[in-house]
Amino acid sequence: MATVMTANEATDRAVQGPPERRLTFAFLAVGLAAMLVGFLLGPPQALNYAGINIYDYLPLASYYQGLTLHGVLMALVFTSYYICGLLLYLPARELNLRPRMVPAWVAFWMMTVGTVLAGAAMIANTSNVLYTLYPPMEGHFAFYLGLTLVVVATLIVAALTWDMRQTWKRLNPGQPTPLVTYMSLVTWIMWAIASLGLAAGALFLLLPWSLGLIDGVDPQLFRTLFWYTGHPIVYFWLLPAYVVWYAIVPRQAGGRLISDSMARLVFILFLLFSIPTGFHHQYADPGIDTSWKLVHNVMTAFIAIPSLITAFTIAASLENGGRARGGTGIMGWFWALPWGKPAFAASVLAMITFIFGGAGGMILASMNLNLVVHNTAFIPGHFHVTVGTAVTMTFMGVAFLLIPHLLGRRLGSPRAALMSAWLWFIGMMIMALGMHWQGILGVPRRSQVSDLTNDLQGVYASAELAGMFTGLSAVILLVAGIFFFYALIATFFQPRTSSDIGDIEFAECISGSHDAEGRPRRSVMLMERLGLWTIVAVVIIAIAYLPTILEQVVGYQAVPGLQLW
Ligand code: HAS
Ligand code: CU1
Repeated sequence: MATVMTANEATDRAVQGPPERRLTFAFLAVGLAAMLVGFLLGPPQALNYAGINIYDYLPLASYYQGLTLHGVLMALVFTSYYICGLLLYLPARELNLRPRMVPAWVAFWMMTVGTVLAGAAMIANTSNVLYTLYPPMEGHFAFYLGLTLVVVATLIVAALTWDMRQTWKRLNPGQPTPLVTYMSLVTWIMWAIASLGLAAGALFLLLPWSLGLIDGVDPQLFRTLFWYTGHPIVYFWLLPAYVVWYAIVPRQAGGRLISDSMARLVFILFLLFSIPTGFHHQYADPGIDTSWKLVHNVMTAFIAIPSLITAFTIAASLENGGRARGGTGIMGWFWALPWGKPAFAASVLAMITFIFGGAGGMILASMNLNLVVHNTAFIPGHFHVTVGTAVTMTFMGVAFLLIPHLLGRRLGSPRAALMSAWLWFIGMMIMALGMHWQGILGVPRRSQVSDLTNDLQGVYASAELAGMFTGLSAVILLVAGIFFFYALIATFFQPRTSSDIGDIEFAECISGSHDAEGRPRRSVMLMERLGLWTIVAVVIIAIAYLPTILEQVVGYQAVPGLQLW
């Protein structure tokens, strides 16, 4: 479609205006609505870890129904809507192009139909299979179909971002893709390859199984396909936050990004190494050869490198901003940063939490250490400081910036917004302390306290102090969320302003994509060859995955479904 478009037609699309703003607003708003519901279901989970069961007072059939709703709405629905909004709109602003609106709205409605289907199935108590979907627990067809539609919708948005970039390339021959679009596109390519595992699992196993066309599925094969997608999905969540950290936060800090090509390198490394690491979720699974688990262990160590590069380049860019604002000495620059701006504070607090999230991830990646804490509270402890804070709080910061910008109104209550960021940060740090600690003491994840055996009650009791931290975090986070949604909802009651509120401005680079003579750098042009890098990624993935998947397909063993609720 895009290839036959002339430059003139492309120029016609170079208009910024309401249509894509409405679309972006729709994606963000529905994502935030899903987050609101998911968020309200969080505190009961954390209280459960403190031994306090409030499920008897909630309109829920069980802890497991609440946990499935919480996990699916937060991790799968909120993130998908938000990322589609963000990674289409930011490139559109950077390229000054409009995405194709018809397919973009098709994607939005497909995602919404999917969310309604999956949501209805969960509310009807038919699909308490948790967000990992593990067979032989069997959910309703509508649940699996709904989630499949959500994933397909994200891929349409991926294609639309690609299409905008191709249009820009025709208008600017020989030039490298501008940085924000480049980072967004590489994220989309990584996700397109990553989603194939879940797509295969849904198409060949879950959907026909839940329709009664096949009698059972092989849990081991499904788990392998699931984690093929399930590990890289965490980078599908993280990389949009990185786009914000690279492209927006240094600007908010009053500084410049250190290096354009370093940012591109980071994203290429994520394309190469995000996927062939999924076995680090399956170290305890039978049916996968230990040597392949070791390969994935080593690959997981590789995938920390782009995050470590990010830590240093973003810290340096922040220092650049802090010094430009008059900060001196070793840490003076840090205090000089614009801490009063809610969007900025939310992102930087998110980064600080990710230092702990990343460290926990490195511990989990080690096969020996993993076995000590696998399936314990350590795991939700880890993911609440990664996706629950590093990503979510960056997205909260984005909301403080984008919602006013899209509505043309001032942020409702900047003070409430700032409070929400600090409280979310404090609440999640306390939760992380409690849950990591509980995990080390052997408290299992995913256990309803009112149902515990005597042995497990003993484990909970021995971790009582740690559990109290987890319980305390529930209260702090509830307050944080109330401030957050208050600040956003109050925005609707602000008067409209004609000026472009909180316009999106991207950071400049100290070392940009072009040299002093205005020629694109060779490193940048090398990384521009996205087809080549995609092929390299596919080869690495094939080596890491094909032997195990083939073995599991050959030894396929169907197991009938179970409904444990
Ligand atoms: Fe993870 C399990 C390993 C990152 C999410 N992870 C999970 C699960 C989720 C999740 C949801 O190897 C649970 C799945 C389930 O339900 O079973 N994870 C890692 C590793 C990383 C990692 C090695 N995880 C993430 C991210 C997530 C996420 C990101 C969501 C967004 N994870 C694991 C493993 C398991 C696992 C095992 C399986 C556990 C089991 O047994 O089940 C790495 O990507 C981490 C690298 C990160 C760093 C940190 C860099 C720091 C930065 C901040 C810089 C700060 C600045 C501020 C600039 C090395 C970038 C400056 C300020 C100043 C103070 C100066
Ligand atoms: Cu992972």
